[in-house]
Amino acid sequence: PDLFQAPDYYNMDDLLSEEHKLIRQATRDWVKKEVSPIIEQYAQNAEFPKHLLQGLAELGAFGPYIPQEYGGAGLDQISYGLIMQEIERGDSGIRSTASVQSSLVMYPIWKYGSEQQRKKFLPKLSSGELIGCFGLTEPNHGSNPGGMETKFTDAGDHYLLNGAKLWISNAPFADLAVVWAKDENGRIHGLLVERYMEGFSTPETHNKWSLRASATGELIFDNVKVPKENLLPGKNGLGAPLGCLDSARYGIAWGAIGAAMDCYDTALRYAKERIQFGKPIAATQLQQKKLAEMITEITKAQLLTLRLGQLKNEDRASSSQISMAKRNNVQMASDIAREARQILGAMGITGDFSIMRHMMNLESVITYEGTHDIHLLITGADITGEQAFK
Ligand code: TGC
Ligand code: FAD
Repeated sequence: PDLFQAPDYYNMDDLLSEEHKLIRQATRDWVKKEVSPIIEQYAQNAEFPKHLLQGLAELGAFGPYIPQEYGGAGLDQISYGLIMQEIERGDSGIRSTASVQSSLVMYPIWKYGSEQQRKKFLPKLSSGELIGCFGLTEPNHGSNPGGMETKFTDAGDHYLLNGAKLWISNAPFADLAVVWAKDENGRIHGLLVERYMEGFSTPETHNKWSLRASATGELIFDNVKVPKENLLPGKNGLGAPLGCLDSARYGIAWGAIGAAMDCYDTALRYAKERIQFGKPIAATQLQQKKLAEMITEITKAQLLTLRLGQLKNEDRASSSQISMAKRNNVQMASDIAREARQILGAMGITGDFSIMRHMMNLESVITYEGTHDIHLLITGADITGEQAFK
């Protein structure tokens, strides 16, 4: 049986509302029932468990904070965070699907879309009838998306889109892609590209050792005719995609806590049960050091992230504050996964436990949505006023 207990060393639950706790419990129950029992096999097979999409939609994990008038769950930012935390306790790949759908597809349509685009797409994205993806990264432009080469030209009653995106989560099966491309003046805009459009293809990326239960692919645009009404009119420039990333990075900061909790909880239980030299390994100082440092780091991350959630609810969270939490929490989870794996000894390398899968998943999470280095440079620029990227 899955005995998972969420550590709450500083009584953080006192700071949550009853609604927050109910939402967290519902997500946790769903993850225990639907994700944990099957996820290892899907990861081993490098397959995305598509049958989970309906459950994610029913949980409200597609657009938790999108207003109800557009089919979203209308929840606050802390609820969004708690949903991401619980999903990532199961697997970062499933959380990725929820992050992309909510913050990288629904968010730009909600914030930058026309009323007609909102009404047309948001309810169907919320119900899972449509699945989206987000195309920013290109083969030659990852950390520096401002250099993108994908472009569109005005062809009278439509636009003609050309270029390619790489490393796109959900691309192989997405119905809708939010694609960032430059106009004739080099200004970045968001375009809604639909699966049926001629010249649009989405080959899958294989041979990943990380996020194996998530489908990743390319977006290739070969003279794709995009109707003019599919351009997001509300915002352009690099700040438009970066605004979506703020929302997704915030969710990832919470999600990483979920992966860390699962590793810690598994390692703690194992250490109490595993007997070597006539006593539980939990009774040795070395293993206690590992476990004590884990719970300390999880607690610090929880406090950081809950405060960030409060700021976000008040619309006061800065991009740099979000970067700090994303960077700190993903590194924290990654360190915990490595230490936890060692506590399990040889058992830790098997798929009988979730730790090694989390550890490998976190290698993607520490790279996507802004690498660990980039987030440090964002903090550096914020505190010094000096941009060190270029
Ligand atoms: P820079 O000159 O700093 O900024 C350009 C314009 O953007 C504005 N801006 C932001 N606006 C909103 N939110 C933010 N976070 C913003 N950061 C910057 C800025 O004010 C400026 O506006 P304006 O009006 O003056 O033009 O841009 P730069 O070219 O120097 O680059 C900055 C840098 C390196 C921080 C940025 O490009 C960056 O964050 N790079 C990392 C790329 C990245 O995160 N890619 C993620 C792709 S999506 C993904 O990974 C999905 S994973 C799947 C999943 O989520 O599960
Ligand atoms: P690069 O930018 O080439 O960086 C390589 C190394 O150089 C990194 O260590 C980086 O930190 C370092 N570096 C770069 N610039 C600097 C600098 N100025 N100073 C110091 N060091 C620097 N993208 C999307 O658009 N949509 C998606 O859905 C999506 N999903 C993804 C799913 C997975 C599984 C993965 C792995 C990636 C995904 N990405 C997605 C892409 C992701 O956002 C990029 O991988 C990321 O932004 C980094 O770009 P890059 O891989 O090209 O690395």
